[in-house]
Amino acid sequence: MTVAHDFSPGELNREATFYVAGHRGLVGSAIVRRLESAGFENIVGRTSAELDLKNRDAVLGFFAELKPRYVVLAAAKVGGIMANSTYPVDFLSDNIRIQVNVLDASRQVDVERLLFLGSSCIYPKFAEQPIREESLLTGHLEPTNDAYAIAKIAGILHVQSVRRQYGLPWISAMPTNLYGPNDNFSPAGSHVLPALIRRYDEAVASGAASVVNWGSGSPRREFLHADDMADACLHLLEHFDGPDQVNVGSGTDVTIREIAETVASVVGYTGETEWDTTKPDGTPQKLLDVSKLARAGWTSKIPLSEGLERTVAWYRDHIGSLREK
Ligand code: GFB
Repeated sequence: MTVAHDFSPGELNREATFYVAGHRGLVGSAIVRRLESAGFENIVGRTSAELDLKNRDAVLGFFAELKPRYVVLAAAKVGGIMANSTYPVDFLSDNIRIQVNVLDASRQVDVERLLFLGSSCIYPKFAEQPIREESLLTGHLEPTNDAYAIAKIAGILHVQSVRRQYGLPWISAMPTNLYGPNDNFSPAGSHVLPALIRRYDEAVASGAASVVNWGSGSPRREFLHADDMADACLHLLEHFDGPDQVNVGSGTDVTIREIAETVASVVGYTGETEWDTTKPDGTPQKLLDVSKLARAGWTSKIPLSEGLERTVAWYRDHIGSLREK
């Protein structure tokens, strides 16, 4: 029988078992770094080879043995605009299965505090900007990522339902477009920032006279460093409670053309940039309203310029050992 837990703001117990699902990914690895620096002593992660989160029996068995007190669900099938629109079945099916398994298993062992992570693409394509949490389910989704968005919306509902039916104080956060170390830099699968870093850096190395980016360059996106995201996650776990998702962003956006120019200048590329308008633009603008997060006591600390410099340095240190998918 599930035992309801009350939430009271304050430090989580540093000795309790803390399971980070997706601990090697962009967000999960940043959360592990943040938890380590905050003094957590029992952080647990499993690679997908060690524990396939799509395998229900394996996940239930793992939780029954580990009995974590805290969980962050940062494991997901993720990708950029092209991967999302090419493999919608994978984005829907894998994510729903991962979420249902981890959330059911967490409930069976009464996880005291759980943070579910989604994405800003859950909001309608033409949501009023900046996008408030209340815009959820008020309009049609962006078709290139509707399958992924529906899976993440199901996760929010799952967390709300557990709160209602079982009284566990679990929460959800929706990050804007994230970037940083351990990202996917593969040209076909990646999000725009890692794609641009790799493309411009390779152009510098090869002496290419021009590069070709996707789309028109006019969409606007907001970028947040994964270390900022991880800091926000711990803050929310310790200080926030409520059924509705919380937006996590930097509060400012730029056009894709502007971010391309910035990346070119950081890596030292001086050639031409062309735009392939046969590739999709996606949502015209995605800027989150972060006032709820600010009221909860957190704002972004890593400026885009600094975060970019750090990410380019990380990328250059890891060429040769990058994920290729
Ligand atoms: O980061 P991105 O793939 O994701 O693309 P979304 C953002 C914008 O960058 C689009 C343009 O307008 C792209 O056309 N872009 C330019 C490029 N060059 C490139 C390139 O080389 N690679 C990529 N990937 N884009 C995703 C969603 O949407 O964002 C997911 O599909 C998720 O569901 C994620 O929500 C955060 O912001 O458009």
